[in-house]
Amino acid sequence: MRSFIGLGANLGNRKQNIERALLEIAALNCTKIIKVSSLIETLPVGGPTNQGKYLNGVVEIETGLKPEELLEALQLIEIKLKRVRKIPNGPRTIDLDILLYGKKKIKTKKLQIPHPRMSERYFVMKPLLEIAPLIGRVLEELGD
Ligand code: PH2
Ligand code: MG
Ligand code: MG
Repeated sequence: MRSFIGLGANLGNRKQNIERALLEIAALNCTKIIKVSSLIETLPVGGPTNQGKYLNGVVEIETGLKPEELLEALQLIEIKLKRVRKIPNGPRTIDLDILLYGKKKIKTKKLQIPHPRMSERYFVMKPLLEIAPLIGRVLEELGD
């Protein structure tokens, strides 16, 4: 299935963290990278006021993993890259969010796809539209 993953980092060497995450994603079972967006620097939205700016991007993948399997795999990569969950929306070495998974809609305790509020977030939509200019139609269909 075609899926889009949001990439974000605002701690440590942000570019290197994102590059490492991309290598890990490329190494996942039954998964290949189709396209990677440019990385943009953005002001943190929400969370503590003193945190640093983010680097954000989006990667398009083709994967045989199911959404829950993909989520687990991405969380393992976050752990590998030393993400520590302390404060909600707090600073992080890496954040990997499933934005879209085909045209699937999912809402469980663990997972919501399309990612909630993605359409309102510049740091998601700018890189997403760069690599998938027609994605707005899919989001409309999904009612996001
Ligand atoms: N992620 C958040 C909260 N705020 N702000 C920016 N600029 N970029 C992010 O990736 C981001 C955020 C929660 O995951
Ligand atoms: Mg996030
Ligand atoms: Mg996240």
